Amino acid sequence: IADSMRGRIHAGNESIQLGGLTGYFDRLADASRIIFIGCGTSWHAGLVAEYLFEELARVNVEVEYASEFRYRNPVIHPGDVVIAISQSGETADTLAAIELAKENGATILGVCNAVGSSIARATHAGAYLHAGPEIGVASTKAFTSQVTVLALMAIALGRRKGTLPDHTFRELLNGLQSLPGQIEQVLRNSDRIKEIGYIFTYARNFIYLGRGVHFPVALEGALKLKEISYIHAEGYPAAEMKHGPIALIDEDMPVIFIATRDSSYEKIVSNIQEVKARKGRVIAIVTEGDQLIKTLVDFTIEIPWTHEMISPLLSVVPLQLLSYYIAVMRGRNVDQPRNLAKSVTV
Ligand code: F1P
Repeated sequence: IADSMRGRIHAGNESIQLGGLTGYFDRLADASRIIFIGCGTSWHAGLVAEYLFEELARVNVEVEYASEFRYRNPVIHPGDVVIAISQSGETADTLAAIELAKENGATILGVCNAVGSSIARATHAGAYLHAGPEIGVASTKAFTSQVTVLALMAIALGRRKGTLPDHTFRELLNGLQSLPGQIEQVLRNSDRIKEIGYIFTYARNFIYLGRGVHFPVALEGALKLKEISYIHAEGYPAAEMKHGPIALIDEDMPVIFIATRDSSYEKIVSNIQEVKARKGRVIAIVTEGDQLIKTLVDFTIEIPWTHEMISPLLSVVPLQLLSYYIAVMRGRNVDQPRNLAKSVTV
């Protein structure tokens, strides 16, 4: 990814490789509000970005489904910067939302995979992912690439605004550099994920729970399962569980927690206890070496530790793999799921 973004933008004393934004970075830094728009997985990447931009750059953020935004009468100001996220670059809802925001004077930036795509052409500037086309319909590597680029943008913006301290900045950059090796490590653990997938192949429903930056990961895990194995799955913020979804929990309900060692660890542990008290079967994505959660749940999948703000890049991978194995075991065509199109152009 870094290789594909030629040119650098200046953020504080450093420069970051995000060449596509040259000339527009000041506009982003001065934005009164940043609105992320996208559909499906790309919307989930926007939700992760909300946590990143708020935390690292202390900026006012909204995240909108393009498919709703385009039909509303949203209040858009010329000081707004709209960041459109799309793998295919051809999603009709996202294109229509861009046009609406443009008519109202907003600046439009794109985070797109497809070079020269309709969405890329409709934006004022942006960063290409160059992740290569998704072989299947479901977006996987596009999601991790989108989140990587959005993390770099948030980091650059945080440095420019002076809201991102030196030590966090270094930790995040080192974290990003270690990620390829760490993802390899998660992939080497595929057999464990496959075994768990085998046990739950015929489950009829799943709940995915996460807190903070892992809430969008829970949504994305549930979406991947729905898309390729046609199993009903719901993603929720774990703190919302007591406001309704807890009624669904019994011994037939597998619950997947993203429960890595970060700022919400203690709270997520207590959510796990609440589910176990109601006999839910729990699979937890945990940080390697975690001993406590192992004693509470049915299955754990370990991932390496990384900085919380970029941890979705690791925690989503076992969820993608779990969906993949369950779908294959159910005999689904994972590359061409029924009813889904690679780019939704109508
Ligand atoms: C958005 C999206 C994908 C999903 C499927 C349908 O596409 O919802 O996330 O996996 O392919 O379209 P895009 O705008 O990111 O190309």
